[in-house]
Amino acid sequence: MGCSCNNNQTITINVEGMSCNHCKAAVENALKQIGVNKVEVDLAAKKVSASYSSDKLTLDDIKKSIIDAGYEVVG
Ligand SMILES: [Cu+2]
Repeated sequence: MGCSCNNNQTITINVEGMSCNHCKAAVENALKQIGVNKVEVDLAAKKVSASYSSDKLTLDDIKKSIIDAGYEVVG
């Protein structure tokens, strides 16, 4: 295993369908559940920033988690 700090990545995804703080919390919780280190949701900008270890997760994992939570990934 070892430390995964060195493989940390931060990505920003455009997400449609988040309209209130409930949506914000739903996306945050979904991403934390799959092991994302840090999530930031900007409702006004419709953007989700996530920091994760590329040893554990891929960008597709992140996107799938957001889609599974009921939102639309647009880029
Ligand atoms: Cu909402």
